[in-house]
Amino acid sequence: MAYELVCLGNPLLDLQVEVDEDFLKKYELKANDAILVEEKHLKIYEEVLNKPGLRLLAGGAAQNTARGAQYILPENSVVYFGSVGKDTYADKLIEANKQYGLRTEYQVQENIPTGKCAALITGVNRSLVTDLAAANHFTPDHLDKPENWKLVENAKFFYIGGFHITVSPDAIEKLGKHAAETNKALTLNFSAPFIPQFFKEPLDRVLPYVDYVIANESEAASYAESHGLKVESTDIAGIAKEIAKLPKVNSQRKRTVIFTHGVEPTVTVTYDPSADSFSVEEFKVHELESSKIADTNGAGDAFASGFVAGLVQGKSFSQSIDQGHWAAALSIQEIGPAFPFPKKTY
Ligand code: 26A
Repeated sequence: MAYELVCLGNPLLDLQVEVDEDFLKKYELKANDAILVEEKHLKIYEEVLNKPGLRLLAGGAAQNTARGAQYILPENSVVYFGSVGKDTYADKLIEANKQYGLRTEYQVQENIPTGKCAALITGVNRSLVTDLAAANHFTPDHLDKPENWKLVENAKFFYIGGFHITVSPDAIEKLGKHAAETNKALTLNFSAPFIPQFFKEPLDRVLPYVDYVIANESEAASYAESHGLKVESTDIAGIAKEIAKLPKVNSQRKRTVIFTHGVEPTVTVTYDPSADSFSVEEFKVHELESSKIADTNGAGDAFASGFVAGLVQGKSFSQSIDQGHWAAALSIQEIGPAFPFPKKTY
């Protein structure tokens, strides 16, 4: 079966560069964060473009996951939707996706540039500052085009970047409704702490369609705070239980919440409504010697690619999680959100 996995997100070109702490301070940025650009940051791109050692890399969180999943899966397995401009940045994305064999069906904006993300590296931390530009103009009617909707109908799995909640919750809902009606598994990544914090309403609107939630410990804490949960913001199993138990449209699938936690074990919680009970599990990561780590930017996206590829392959849940850990360890040995060629296999 062709194109079993459909992904949706914000296609971005990463402008990745090492900076010092003063640079972060000047722009009031945290060392490890992902935000949308504000007025006070606009000069960053100009500065970064003139820095020695600048790398232009294909980014966009869900696009990274889509490339990674296609890396693992047989040819013609993954298709990715998003919106780009008509420029050299889009050309670079197309070139990278081609190397991985990822099919893209971009909505192209004639007069808006492709989105970019300043990936500001200090040691093992990365601060991501995104100017969505064309990516912000994705509209659900792109999915309605007969040739695109055919791809949606033929797919069996969906992966959506939580970052896209800032762009088109309607597009996510559209895919969510289709997934629920046809009993296909939909995975949503929370992507960044600012999503549960500042996009609480649209996040709550799409969660009923989600079968697998993927997030990390800081996104879990942010969810707990913005939703006033009565659990400690460090109790990630407790937070996962709350999310797993939220209302669900497709009652044929249980919801599973997967919280990664850096080098600590990944915690997963599945809620069974018929028994009103939870199953809680922990999975060890594939820890790497620190000398082998090139860059952790995109580690979470790579984890998601290994996991969703596992679902597509029909692997067990624990094998899919382990393949996620394997993919993350593989990707952090590369610069940027990338995988090694010649290909390695799980
Ligand atoms: C809406 N925002 C802020 C974003 C992003 C984003 N992808 C989509 N939307 N901000 C950062 N990224 C991407 O995250 C990857 C690392 O996980 C970056 O492009 C980077 O490749």
